[in-house]
Amino acid sequence: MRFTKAIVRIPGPSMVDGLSSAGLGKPDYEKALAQHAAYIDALKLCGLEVTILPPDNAYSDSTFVEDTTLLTPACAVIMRPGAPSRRGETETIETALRPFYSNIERIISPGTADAGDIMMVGNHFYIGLSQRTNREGAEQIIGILNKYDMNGSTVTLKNALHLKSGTAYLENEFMVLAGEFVGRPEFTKYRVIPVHDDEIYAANCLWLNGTILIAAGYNKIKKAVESCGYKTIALDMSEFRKLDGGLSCLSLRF
Ligand code: CIR
Repeated sequence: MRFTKAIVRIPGPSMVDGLSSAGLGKPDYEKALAQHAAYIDALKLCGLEVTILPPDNAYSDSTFVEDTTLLTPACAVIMRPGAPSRRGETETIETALRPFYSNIERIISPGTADAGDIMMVGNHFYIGLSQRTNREGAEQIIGILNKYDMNGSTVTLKNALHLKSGTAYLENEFMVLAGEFVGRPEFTKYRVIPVHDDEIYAANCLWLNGTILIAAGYNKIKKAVESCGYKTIALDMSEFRKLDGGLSCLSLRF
């Protein structure tokens, strides 16, 4: 597999009021812009052509574009975000995706789903049942995947915001797991890279054509990933972390 393109959205000043359970205070907007610019540079370094959308200041969380859509090789599935304040984010993303996708599907009410809850492993998709993604949403996603000869299964979350807050698939059967996901029977068949309990935030790392983007400052998991044969790029994520956002959340990759 190879990603050739990505879509990102520059955060607007309203990002400082984004949803948060981190208890780390409000982000610094200027710092977030600089971190976002470094993120775009890293995507480019990994060979991706990046479409950069302008800020959508009406939606404080709209820089976390990953949650709005599931992208598969066969289709795009527009989510119905679980947080009511995020529901309107999908419209402009769908417009941005239209030139790239002829098959665009949609999750409809009463289903809710954030794509941060969806982990792609080849043509199988693990879907977290969370505060944001309900069973109806997950069943709609699985139905759509089946239509295109792909499949999905659900994983019930206990505390994590999203499935990918604590998991990352690094291809070649390598899977990073943190906290509540370590030891989960769904994932024991993979080559598990466990995350130390004081580095849980860094579980949300990102495979990009063989290089792993990883949050800066989490050296145990960085070394563990490197010992599996990967190059890493460490990125300062401090301002997005304050909004429970990780590396995967900031882009759509396809
Ligand atoms: C939210 O609570 O929706 C945002 N503040 C953070 C979204 C993070 N997205 C992700 O984990 N995929």
